[in-house]
Order: sequence, then structure tokens, then C-alpha cells
Amino acid sequence: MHVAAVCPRDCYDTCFMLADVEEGRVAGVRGDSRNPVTRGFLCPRGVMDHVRMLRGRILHPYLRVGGKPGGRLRRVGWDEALRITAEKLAEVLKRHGSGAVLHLEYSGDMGLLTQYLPLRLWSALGASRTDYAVCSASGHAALRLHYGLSYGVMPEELPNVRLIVFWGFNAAISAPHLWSLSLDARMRGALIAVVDPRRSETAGLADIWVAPKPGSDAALAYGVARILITRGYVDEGFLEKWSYGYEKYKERALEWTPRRVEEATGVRPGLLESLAEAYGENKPSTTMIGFGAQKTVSGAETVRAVALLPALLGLHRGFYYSNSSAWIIDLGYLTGEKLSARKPRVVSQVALAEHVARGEFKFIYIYGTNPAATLPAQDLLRRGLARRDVFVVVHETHWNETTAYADIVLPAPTFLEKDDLVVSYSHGYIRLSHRVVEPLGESRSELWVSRRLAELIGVGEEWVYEDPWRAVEKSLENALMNGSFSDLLAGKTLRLKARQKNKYQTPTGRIEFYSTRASSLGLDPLPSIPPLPEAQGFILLNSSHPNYTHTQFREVYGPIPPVVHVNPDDAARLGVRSGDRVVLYNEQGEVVVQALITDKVPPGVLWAPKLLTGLNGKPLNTLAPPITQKIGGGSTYNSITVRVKKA
Ligand SMILES: Nc1nc2c(c(=O)[nH]1)N[C@H]1C(S)=C(S)[C@@H](COP(=O)(O)OP(=O)(O)OC[C@H]3O[C@@H](n4cnc5c(=O)[nH]c(N)nc54)[C@H](O)[C@@H]3O)O[C@H]1N2
Ligand SMILES: Nc1nc2c(c(=O)[nH]1)N[C@H]1C(S)=C(S)[C@@H](COP(=O)(O)OP(=O)(O)OC[C@H]3O[C@@H](n4cnc5c(=O)[nH]c(N)nc54)[C@H](O)[C@@H]3O)O[C@H]1N2
Ligand code: SF4
Ligand SMILES: [Mo]
Repeated sequence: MHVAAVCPRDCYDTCFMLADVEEGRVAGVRGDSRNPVTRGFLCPRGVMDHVRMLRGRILHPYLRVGGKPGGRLRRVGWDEALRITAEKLAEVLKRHGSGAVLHLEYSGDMGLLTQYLPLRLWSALGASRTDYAVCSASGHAALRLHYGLSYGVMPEELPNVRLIVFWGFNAAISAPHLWSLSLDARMRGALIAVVDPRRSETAGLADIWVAPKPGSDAALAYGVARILITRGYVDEGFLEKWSYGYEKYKERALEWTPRRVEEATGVRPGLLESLAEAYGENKPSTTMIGFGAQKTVSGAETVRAVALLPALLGLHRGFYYSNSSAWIIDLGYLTGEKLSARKPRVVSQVALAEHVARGEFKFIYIYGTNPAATLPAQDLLRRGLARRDVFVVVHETHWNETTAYADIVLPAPTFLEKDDLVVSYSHGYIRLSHRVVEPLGESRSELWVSRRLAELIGVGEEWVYEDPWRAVEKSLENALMNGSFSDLLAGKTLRLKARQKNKYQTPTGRIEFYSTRASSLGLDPLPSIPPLPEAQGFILLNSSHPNYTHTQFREVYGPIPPVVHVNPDDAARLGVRSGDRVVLYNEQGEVVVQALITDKVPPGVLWAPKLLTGLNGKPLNTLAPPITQKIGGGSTYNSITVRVKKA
């Protein structure tokens, strides 16, 4: 027998899956061809979900009786665990107010019932939350300045374009299905170009690979624009009709001669020309802007500059970044944020360590995220979580770095153990993800726990207890294109309505080359070129490994390889050989890894799998400072600077 499920991980693809059930156990998970974007295959993580489901699981509630981190845990019943949690919560609310309560969740499982609906409890209380800016917020903010909303090309369009440019996007690893659709385009004669400072897996497979210095992309984009303008590739009629402020943009773009671009980016004029010519000669094109290129101190400027290129060529939203804003889903209703009279205090997710370390929160409730590995400034954050005056509750499927800092650990079911609905941020195909097997051990869903807690502390708002599917139905009232909510519940695959690509929600209703909103916010109305930070040692790029989703799947594949890529010239200068242990260090701390000498990285640049744990037991994010971007407050993981010495 097989059961239909949907992969709920934070991933571009959101695959349709089939789980094979034998004698009440999940025997395997495979791709389901009924989704035309994710088709019939899964990545190395998806195919091992039935294995991960059984390893390293939290099966019972626990109370910590030893100290944090990692002190002894005592197994307790749900009643006791919830009673203690509710008592602590009520006490903190009474003594310190709702601002001292922080709920911290992220996208471990993006299901509407798992990630969003349980937030109604915290919305009713007016508890503090983060700005959720760690992943993609700065790019969204950047796109809003010029395009209104940030949605763009739909994945189904990929096979029919003539050029696909992956800009800071390692799609072969981070979005295998979008990559596979791109290979279909190539089979039909399309070109694939990649812009990435290192020879990523995707760059290695591209027709054109352009490697700017990390963070210098905006200058490169202006360089491309200048060539498009001076060689007559620009669609003047389109710009006349659909854009605003092009003349001012043009003035700035014309300053970016190939020589100047080379100074700023290190890209030789010949390669710059190849990229620009590819854009000019191959229409239509799609520019796939990665979250990776956006995680730098100037990431928003990168996204602004890159996203305007397709408009020059006469394309309506000829980019893809994330389509989450294309759908008409009422998330504020689901989370209760718009139902509540209480407005939460919002703190930076990227700089959360500083707030936690200062003891601003006395009660922290965590689910679907592993902050004690994934957020910046780990030493500081962990010190904060270990504070005696901070009560930490972690609702998790698996034991991890964060459960070591929990005062109470609560067991959660994985997606294979609960019904849910997952919305993709690339494609619009939606269907129910079914409970494949009963929850393991004593695990209980996020929604169940949040409602029990609400009852225990006496939350009176009725909407906190609304029937879950009724709430989801209401949030999807205007969302479905070709069927009803009952069709969804009956197991049908439906599509989400997508906003029109030629609608621009800017103040002028046009594509704003010159952003009026930026201007009123006191920002440069045109994409600007921030000075690159002084090179203090090496820039440490870090990104996905095919076998892991952030810190997940170590249960299946073992530790994330604690390695760093070093260019041969740098290695020679440092006297380091492949296999040597090296210390990466900066003012934040030290992480020990093994060197791998390779010309995949240029001199002055290192690369490591994101979220590795060093050989000295320190997470990579020990080295990440809690620095936020000016636009959108996003993360800067690809601007980490380190020095290197032999261990
Ligand atoms: N296997 C796997 N897939 C994943 C994930 C995972 O953990 N594992 N996580 C998912 C999530 S949440 C995210 S956010 C995405 C991220 O996936 P992507 O958007 O692909 O981003 P990254 O993999 O972080 O980085 C992509 C590339 O950007 C390059 N890069 C770094 N700095 C710069 C720069 O300044 N300019 C340019 N042009 N390029 C730069 C890096 O070298 C890297 O090759 O992946 C998703 N997919
Ligand atoms: N150095 C560095 N750090 C980074 C990044 C980077 O590029 N470099 N990228 C950042 C980005 S883009 C992102 S998106 C974040 C991701 O940061 P996190 O969201 O913290 O990443 P995960 O490690 O995937 O943690 C998800 C957790 O949710 C749990 N989980 C899974 N399913 C369920 C469920 O159904 N219920 C519950 N309760 N828990 C569940 C998993 O076991 C796991 O512990 O990391 C950021 N950190
Ligand atoms: S992690 Fe991404 S590619 Fe892998 S199965 Fe899930 S949705 Fe598909
Ligand atoms: Mo992310």
C-alpha cells in the first residue's frame, strides 16, 4: 500500500511523495510523478525520510534535572511536562509581561498545521517573535523596492526559455527539480549560465561560468546592463510602457565600463561580454536569483541590481527568487496575528544571540528549528540559552544541539505521522500530505500542544481553538484555482492561483528602476554598490551539501563533513596540504576543520558545507557575527571573514 505525502522541508522543490507502508511501518519513500514540477524523483534526503524517522527520535517528554547544557533529563508524562511549562509561562507573563516570552520557530516542517496554525497561542498572548529574516528576507525586501511583490517566473516555464542564469544559486544541489527542468531546457537548445565566485556543482555544469568576487555582484550586473544598453539590446518600447525611472538608472549603468567592472569584481571583460551577449541574444531568459548570493552584507543590493536586468530585455518579472508572494493565502489569519489585539515585539532572528544573551527573554518556546546550530554568534547564543533565568521549552522530532539547552523537551511527530498541507515557494501544486503511520512513541503534534497550553493558562480567545481544517479553509478562501477545499481534503491535486506577472505593486504601478519607496525610506533609489568590506583574511563561503537539509539527516548520513576548500596558492602560502587540520578563526571564535586543496575556490576565498560541526566540537556558526543587512535585516553568512592557521 502507498500513501500520498508531500515533503515539508525548507526546500525550493516541495516534492510530491509516495510512502510505501508494509505492516504498519514505512518501508520506503519515493517520488510521485503526479506533480509536473517535482516529477517522479526525490533527492538523497527525501528517499531516506523513512530511515530518519526512526533514528535519534525524541519519543517522550523530558524535564531537565541537571544543568544546561546537556545535564541529566528525567522522563515525565505529558501532564507533568505541560503543567510545568504552563506554570512557568504564566509566571513569566505575570512577572515580566508578554515581551519576555519568545516563540522561536522556523521551517523544519513548513506545513500549515505544523508551522503556522500553532502560532495562534502566541499571537493571543502577544508574545515576542523574530523577524524570520535569516533566510531570504533581504532579497524579498530588495525586490519589493522595484517590483512591488517578489514573485516571478513559475518553474513550469523553465523548459521553454532560451537562457537560464543561476545567479548565486547552486540549483544542482539546493533545488534538484528546478535544475532538472533547466536541463530539459538545455536539451531543447537553451544555454545555462552561472554566476558564482566558486566552481559550485552547478557552475561546473554550466555553459558560461562567471566568478565575481564575493559580494561584488551589483557591479557585475551594472556591467551587463551597460553592454545591453550600448549594443541596442534594450526593449525601449517595453520600458516606456511598463517602467519608471529608467533614465536615471541608465545614467548610472553607463558608468560601469568593462574596465571598471573588472576592478570591482575581478571578472575579465571577455567573460562579462559573454554573459551580456548571452542575455542579449537568447530570449526569453530567466534569471534564477539564489538565496545564497543574497546572504552577504550587500545581498539586497545584489538582488536589486540583478533583478532589473530582465526588465531591460522586455520581460515581465523575468526572474525567479521565491513565489511565496504569488499565492493569495491569508497567513495572518492562520497565525492569528491579524486576529489578535496584541502586537508582538519583533526581534532580529539574525542578531537573536544578543537579545537572548542579555536575558531579554525569560521563557523561550522553540519548535521546527535548531537555533543552537543554525543562527549566528553561537557562543553568545548558547550562553544566553544556558542562563538560569531563561526557561527553554523545545518541541522537536530529534535530539539536537538545541535540545541540549532545553529545560523541557517535548516529542513531535515527523511529517509522515500527521496530516498537513504544504505550500511550495516555487510551484503552485498543492495536495494533502497524509498521515502515513501513527505518531511514534508519545509524540504529539504542534497544534495539540499549543491548544493544551492555551487551555492550561486560560487563553480565552475562541479563535485559538478554531477547527484546524476550517481555519485552513478560510485562509485559502481566495487561493485555489481549479477546485474547492473539499476537493483538497478528498486528496485531489489542485493549483494555486498566481498573481499576474505584469502587475507591479509599486507606488507607480510600474517596474521602478528608480525606486520611489527606497527614496522615501532614505535609501539609494537605484541599486547601489556598497564598498566591499576590507579583506581581513579570507571570505568563508558556505552552502548546502546534497545529503543534509541544514542540520537534518546527520541521523542518516553521519556528521556533515568538517572540511574547508582552500585554493592551491593560498595553501602553498600557508604551508597547508590536503588532509591537514586547520583552525578557522576570527573575533567570534575558532572552528577546526580539515583542509581540502582545490581550485574550485579562488585565492582569498574558502568554502565549507554550511552548518558543519568542527573537529573541536564548535559549530561553523561560531564564526558568524550577528550582523544584519541594512535592507530587510537579512543574514550575512557569506560575508564571514576568517584567518587560517595550521592546527
Ligand atoms: N541539499 C540542500 N538543499 C537545500 C538546503 C539544504 O540545506 N540542503 N536548504 C534550502 C534552503 S533553506 C535554502 S535558503 C537554499 C539555499 O540554496 P541557494 O539559494 O542555492 O544558496 P546557497 O546554496 O546558500 O548558495 C548558492 C551559491 O551562492 C554562492 N555565493 C556565495 N556568495 C556569493 C556572492 O556574493 N555572489 C554570488 N554570485 N554567489 C555567491 C555560493 O558559492 C553557492 O554556490 O537551499 C535550499 N535547498
Ligand atoms: N552558516 C550558515 N548558517 C545558516 C545558513 C547558511 O547558509 N550558513 N542558512 C540559514 C538558512 S537559509 C536557514 S533556512 C536556516 C535553517 O535553520 P533551521 O530551521 O534551524 O534548520 P534545521 O537544521 O533544518 O532545523 C529544523 C529543525 O526542525 C526539526 N523538525 C523537522 N520536522 C519537524 C516537525 O514536524 N516538528 C517539529 N517540532 N520539528 C521538526 C528538525 O528535526 C530540525 O531540528 O539556517 C540558517 N543558517
Ligand atoms: S528536500 Fe527538497 S528535493 Fe528533497 S525530497 Fe524534499 S522537497 Fe524534494
Ligand atoms: Mo533558507
